[in-house]
Amino acid sequence: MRITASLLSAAFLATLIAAEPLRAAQPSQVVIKDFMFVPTTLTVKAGTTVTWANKDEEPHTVFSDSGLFRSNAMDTGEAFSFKFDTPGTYHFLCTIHPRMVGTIIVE
Ligand SMILES: [Cu+2]
Repeated sequence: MRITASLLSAAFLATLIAAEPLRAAQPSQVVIKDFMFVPTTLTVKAGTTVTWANKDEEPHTVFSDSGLFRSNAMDTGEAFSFKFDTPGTYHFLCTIHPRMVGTIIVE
């Protein structure tokens, strides 16, 4: 009886773990503040839409160095989104302040 209960718990846990990728596919956000992308490196699952939100007092852009995505200049409170369908490592920068760099890792 106790063994059966343990097996049921294990099955229940496996179901919870299997549901995890669905939750990870929710949109993820990079905040732009104090001339930085936060987090600097964001890891997401393939299929995730990443949103960059400018919470700074200056305009910023998001520009993929591979040319995959690019935003217009975003003023305070504006945002830009891109959906990452293919696993890989994607570097980006702000073209107005090129020392502002960040990375999206898609698994
Ligand atoms: Cu900038």
